[in-house]
Parts: sequence; C-alpha cells; structure tokens
Amino acid sequence: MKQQHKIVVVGLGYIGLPTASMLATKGHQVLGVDVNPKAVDTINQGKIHIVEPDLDILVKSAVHSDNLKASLTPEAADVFILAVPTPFKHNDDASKTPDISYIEAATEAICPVLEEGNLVILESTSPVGTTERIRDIIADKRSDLQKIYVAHCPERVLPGHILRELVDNDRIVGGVDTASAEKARDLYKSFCNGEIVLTDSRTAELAKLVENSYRDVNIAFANELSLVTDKLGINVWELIRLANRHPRVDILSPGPGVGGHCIAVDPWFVISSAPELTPLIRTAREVNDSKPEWVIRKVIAKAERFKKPVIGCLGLAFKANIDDLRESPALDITRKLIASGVGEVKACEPNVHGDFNEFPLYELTEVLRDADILLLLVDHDEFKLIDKEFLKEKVLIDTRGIWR
Ligand code: SAJ
Repeated sequence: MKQQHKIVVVGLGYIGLPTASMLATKGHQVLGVDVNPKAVDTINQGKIHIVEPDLDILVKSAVHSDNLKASLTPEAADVFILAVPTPFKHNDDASKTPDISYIEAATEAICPVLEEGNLVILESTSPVGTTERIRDIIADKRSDLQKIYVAHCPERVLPGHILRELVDNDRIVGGVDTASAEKARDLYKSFCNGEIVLTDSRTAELAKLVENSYRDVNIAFANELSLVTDKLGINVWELIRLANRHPRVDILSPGPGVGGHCIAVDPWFVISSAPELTPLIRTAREVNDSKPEWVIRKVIAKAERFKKPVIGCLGLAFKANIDDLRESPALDITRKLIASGVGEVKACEPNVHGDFNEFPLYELTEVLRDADILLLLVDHDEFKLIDKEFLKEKVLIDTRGIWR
C-alpha cells in the first residue's frame, strides 16, 4: 500500500491550491494554509478564488473527501510545501532584486510545528541559495531537531493547463542533501507521471529560472524580428513560417510584449545574481519590455489620418484564452492609449466578467461595428473566428498575426 502523509501546503494560489487538491485526491491528508481569510473560507466551502480550467471540480472533490481543509495557521504534519510568491523587492526598483521575505515568513511560520524527520519542500520560483536559506532558518529556530529534510521542487506548469501539466510534466527535485531529494521524490511519485530527476537544490533553483529565461530570450528574438520586418515591409509571420522549415530553426511568435508573472520576472533573478555576466538575458528583457511602447507608437501614427478615431482594443489578458491580467502588455497598451487621448478607445475582453471596472468593456460586435482602427492584442479564439467581412475598411494592427 502507498504511504499516505499529512501535508501542509503554505500558499493557496495558482500553484499551491492545485498541488494541495491533487495530493488530497491521492489520499493524503492536506491542510492548505493562506494568509487570506477569504481564500480560506472559499476553499473550505469547496469553491475556488482563482480561475483555472477544471480546478473547481478538483477542489470540490478534495474538500468533500475530507482530505483537504484550509486554515490561516499551520499544524504539525510530515511534509510542508511552500508555494508563496517571490516578487521584486520594490515594484519601482530598477535593479529588480528578488524579494524572498514571503518564503522566509512562511518558513518561520512552520518552525514551531516542525517535528523530527519532517520534509520541507520549496515550490516557489526562487533565486539560487533560497532552499539553503530555509534549511538555515530552521536550524537556527529549531536547534533542538536533529534532522529536517529540505528540498526544492520548482513548479513548471503552464497557466490554463495546470492540472494536466502537474501530472504529466517531468519534475526536478533538488535537495540540500541526497536524502532530502530522495524523500521529496517519493512524495511527488504519488501524483506525478512525468520523470522525477534528482539534483542539488542550487541547480534546481537555477534550472527553473533558466527555463523561463530561455523562453524570454527566444520571444525577444521574435519581437526584434517583428521590428526589422516592419521597417523592411516584410510580413514577419510569413518570414518565421518559412525560416522554421529549417530542421534546426524554431522561432517563437512576436506579440505586443511579454506578460504574466513568470517569464517577465524570472530572468531578473538570474541577472541579479550575476549582473556583469548576463548582457544577453538583460537585453532580451529590455527588448520585450519595450514592445508595448512600439505598438502604441504604431497606433498613434495610424490615428493621425483620422480626426478622433474609435480604436478597438481586442483582448486585455496576458495571453490567449485566459482571464489573467497580471503584468499584461495588452492591458498596459490599452490603458496608455486611453490616457493619450488619441482617440476613443473601446476595449473588449471576452474572458473578463464582473470584477473589472477600471474602464468600460464592450461586446465584440459593438467594437467591430464602431472601430476605425482595430488593434488585436490577444489571440483569443473569439477573435480568430471574426468574419473577415467585419475587418474590411478598418485599419488593422494585428500584434499576434491571427488575421494574416
Ligand atoms: N509569448 C509570446 N510569444 C510566444 C510565446 C509567448 O509573445 O511565442 C508571450 C505570451 O503571450 C505571454 C508571455 O509570453 O504574454 C508568457 O506566456 P507563456 O505561455 O510563454 O508562459 P507563462 O508565463 O504562461 O508560463 C511560463 C511557462 N514556462 C515555460 O514555458 C518555460 C510555464 O511552464 C511555467 O511554469 C510558468 O511560466 C511559471 O510559473 O514559471
């Protein structure tokens, strides 16, 4: 029979909640801990406070099985999983230094309930050395304990596909020692079908950061190409499609910029650990961060021929078919176009209902009817299905290449 554990998951966000629910449905006794009383209440009712396909069903079944409960404070357990945010130190901090204070606070919060032989796993994306920092905090606060196992198992799931990727992706497990990595591997085996690969904690931390930096650098290459092709009057999508026919070329897609809470953030954790050695990663960040301004300039140039054009902004989310507006270049561009007064902006975001009240949102049909300029910002399925008849006689700026 498989060993069932008592597990505390600290942080019930996009990673912690799916992981907690998955472990609970595999028979472990899971206590989810969060500082947000509203999230705790919602989960205890078997409901969810974030949007992710099928997560509602998983949480409901986990709570109804009595294997998942949520609380504001941790209790004694066999395993502790930390899945709390790692933002920048200050939002306006030009040096973009990672802030691991949530991880330190979560570690301190579990210290009083730790028992001999417990396993502590860090899932949050973290700068190199954070897992060792957790080990050191515990050693300092609980010098009475002989052995606590500590490992890093970075999450690698794609928003919108979290539940599938949680089960199917390979996992990297990095221990502060071999025994810690092996213990963590045995836990992940209970729900992960992917291969579980063991390493040390520092390599695991950097591997996660490097995965997202790799993607950022490759998107920056595509975004840079989109500027060059624009200048030369060449269609970037056609160009990439042709170049990608080479067996060893696989260029990603340009867009209005890079959003979300991972790809636009994690490269800075690599840069801040070795600023003098990372000009490529830094430049890629700068290329991607400058793309929204380029799009805005494009719209303003097109608007010149009108008196007061209606500018239809299609999509606000940071990528297709989700409702997540965090660090979204589409939202940033729309906001700045409204502030610029260059025209009347009518924005449409089919995945956002109710809670958004920063500016009015319009139905797609109304935007298509009224817009002089149509700015496609997100490749949502709804926009791919627009009848080409509606696009005739409009000025089109398609940042995602879906109307080519
Ligand atoms: N984007 C482009 N062009 C592309 C691909 C993406 O402009 O060709 C843009 C998207 O529109 C979006 C941003 O990049 O604004 C990021 O989107 P994404 O789909 O590349 O990634 P995320 O942020 O949703 O999730 C990433 C994933 N990392 C990798 O694919 C290496 C995911 O596996 C990680 O778990 C997640 O970051 C995370 O939490 O770190």
